[in-house]
Amino acid sequence: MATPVRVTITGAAGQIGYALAFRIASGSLFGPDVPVAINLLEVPQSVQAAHGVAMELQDCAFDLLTSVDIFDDPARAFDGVNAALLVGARPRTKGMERSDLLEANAGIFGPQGKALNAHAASDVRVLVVGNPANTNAAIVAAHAPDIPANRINALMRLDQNRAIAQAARVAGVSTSRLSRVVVWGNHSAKQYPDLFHAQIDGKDTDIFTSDVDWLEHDFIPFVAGRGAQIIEARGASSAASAAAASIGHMREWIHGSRPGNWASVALASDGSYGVPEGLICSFPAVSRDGEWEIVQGLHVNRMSREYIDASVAELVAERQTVRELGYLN
Ligand code: NAX
Repeated sequence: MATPVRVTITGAAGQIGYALAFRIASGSLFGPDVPVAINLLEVPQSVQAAHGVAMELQDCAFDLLTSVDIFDDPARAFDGVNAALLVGARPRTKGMERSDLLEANAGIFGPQGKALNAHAASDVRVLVVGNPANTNAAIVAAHAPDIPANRINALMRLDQNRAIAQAARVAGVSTSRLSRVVVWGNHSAKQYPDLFHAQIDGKDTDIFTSDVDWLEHDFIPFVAGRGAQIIEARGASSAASAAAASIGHMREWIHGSRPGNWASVALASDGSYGVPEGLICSFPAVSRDGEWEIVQGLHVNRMSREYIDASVAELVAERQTVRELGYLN
């Protein structure tokens, strides 16, 4: 058997971790011929639950799964990993200010960045899912100077999938016929789902953008508020859809983009579209030869500019808070 790809899932006993592990072990991420070794990282009080996940993984008898190991120490959990899905995070609880949330998560993602820097394989790809995902990814990057900046992403694919699904419903087409639907900015209520470049069957369309009122008062709030709708209905936040989005993101990163289509990827800005350099912001991107490239030269109209600027301003404010707390330079 070929050498297995080693992947670490943090927050492995949580909802998203539980939905992720089985799909990765079955070959959905790396492919049907690639053996996988899975590391599960949890906090000490949830290690026992992670053992339960490992037992179930074993009981699936997945042909591709070569090992499952459980850790409460990031240095050991990230040893030799080729892919890290950073899902475990501190949730916002009652009475917590936004700066408390940023600080609690900086205390998790700083040490994890350090451990990845010291112990991960040289080809590691890091996807931050735990919220606030963009700023957590910035903290990882700041603590992992030896990992190329474009190897540390935050998840925007769930927002993009929500936008695609809603646009497809409205247009009465299958999701497979839609392309170039993107979400810019921060994974937050200030994200900007953009239909100005959307195509149906590979051709430009104005069926969405001819009604700006619908875009502003229906589509954008729907996509940005979808997470809250799920919580209301399920009594718990999105889990399977977040796992599917994480797998979709990683799979496209590794295996390449569908010709003509774009992904929404939060990665370190290179200054494109006026976004300050280094800010982990979502852009339209394509994956070629295993690397993301930001799609260049798109026309950004006045409405899009305003929405992108508002989302970027929120990211800049988060960065400033974390700087003041001493977690970023
Ligand atoms: P759960 O509360 O079900 O699970 C989180 C798990 O992380 C728990 O088992 C906890 O013990 C573990 N954990 C906490 N700190 C840890 C640490 N330092 N090291 C290792 N494990 C740690 O949350 P779940 O529903 O799985 O959501 C996980 C994160 O994803 C949350 O921050 C959530 O807000 C975020 N999401 C991000 C999305 C995105 O699109 N970027 C969408 C879905 C989701 O809301």
